[in-house]
Amino acid sequence: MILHDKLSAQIPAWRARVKALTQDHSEAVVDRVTVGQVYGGMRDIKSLVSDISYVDPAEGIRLRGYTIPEVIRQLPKPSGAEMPYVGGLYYLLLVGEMPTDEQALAVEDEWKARSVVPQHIFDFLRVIAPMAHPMQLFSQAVLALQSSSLFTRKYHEGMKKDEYWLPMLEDSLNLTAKLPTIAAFIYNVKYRTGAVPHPDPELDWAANFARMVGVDGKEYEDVSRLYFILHSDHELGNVSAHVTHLVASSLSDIYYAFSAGLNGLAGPLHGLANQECLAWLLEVHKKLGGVPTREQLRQYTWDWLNSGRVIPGYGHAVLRVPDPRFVAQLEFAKKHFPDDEIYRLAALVFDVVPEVLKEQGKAKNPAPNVDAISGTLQYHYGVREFDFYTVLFGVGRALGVTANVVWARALGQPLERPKSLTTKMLEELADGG
Ligand code: HAX
Repeated sequence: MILHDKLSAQIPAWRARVKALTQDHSEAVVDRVTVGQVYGGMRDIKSLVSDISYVDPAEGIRLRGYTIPEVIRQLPKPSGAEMPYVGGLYYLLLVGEMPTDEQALAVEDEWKARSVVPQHIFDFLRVIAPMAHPMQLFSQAVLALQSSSLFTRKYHEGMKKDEYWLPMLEDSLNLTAKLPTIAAFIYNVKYRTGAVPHPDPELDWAANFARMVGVDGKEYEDVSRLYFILHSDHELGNVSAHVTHLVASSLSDIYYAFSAGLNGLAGPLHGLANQECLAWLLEVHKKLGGVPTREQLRQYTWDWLNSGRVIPGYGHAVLRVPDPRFVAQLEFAKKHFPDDEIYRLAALVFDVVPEVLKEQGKAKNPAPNVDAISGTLQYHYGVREFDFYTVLFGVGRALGVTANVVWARALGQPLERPKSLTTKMLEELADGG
């Protein structure tokens, strides 16, 4: 298998590099930590390692060193498509090199061979669907697959530590292969006939999702490819990536770990912001009778802020510029449906809200994040049930977190266990006592 061979070839040199760094320089100081950071959600404390992606506050994400426009331009694409194979992106995340067409297709083929979802998953989801939010269904579906974990089986059979990454890669491929079908089923069982979808072996991973969710046409296939690529990875400190990494650090398998990560993604300050954002746009559109004037929108934004609520899709814990993932989706919408009312409203919000947030002076970053526009694209192509949107985010996020966990196992990253202090200790420390 191509990923296995490529990783096997790289891992010994990486292990030697990490060993040299940690043995010879374990006392080197990375940064100082302040009371504000300890009591402030650990913001910007540099205490995690990922070579898969990095978020520069002034530039945005790079995946394996490539900016979003470079990733979109350079990854191999299906013939006639505007957006690349997601299989190529997964190769890039795992291997760290831009794949050839053949290498991207090899990952797509691996996924096809592993895509069958056991019937009991559909049966179980069908029972709980009427009461459950789509994110609960998604998290439970991933957890229900846990009994198939190769890592857990091999661990209990007695596996050497330097082999841990092998079943982790197998589990990661088995899990990610099934996600388009699981997500499409969640959509169908919540909002359509409830039919079990079947992937078409002629289509790539993302195009299969598009078809199974019931949207025809090349444009939505491209939206799906773009969406999953953009949501894949955003370094290791965000809630979904960090939770997955943390849980996996106890040697839980990827099913336990990613299910936990999805539960973090389901919070409104993280992934759920994408459904909140579209809801907000629709509410503005309804209350102001269409696309408003700049002045009407300014007033609406102020009234909203004065009622103590946040503007979903704006602000970021790390970024200090408009998110390039936002920009890529805005450009797609501008090119393909410039006259769509919700797109025009989202573009106006981009023009007005940062200015208002700056005047308010609270948010450190008044610019849009990935969630400010993603729902606009889904809504345009007919996926309008916005409480489904965070599931889409989760399908993409699986690619990044699984790649990170495979590498964490390969490099023997240990159990995560930071230290907590009491408030009294911090007070004494602040007093110099
Ligand atoms: N609207 C109004 N106020 C905002 C704001 C926004 N969009 N963004 C930040 N603020 C406020 C904060 O609520 C905070 O207020 P208090 O001091 O009263 O608590 C203040 O500005 C400082 O916050 P910050 O330091 O700029 O931001 P944080 O690092 O604490 O939080 C968040 C980052 C993304 C959670 C924040 O900007 C926010 O709530 N945004 C809206 C929700 C959102 O879009 N979330 C998705 C983020 C991207 C992501 O993870 N996607 O999955």
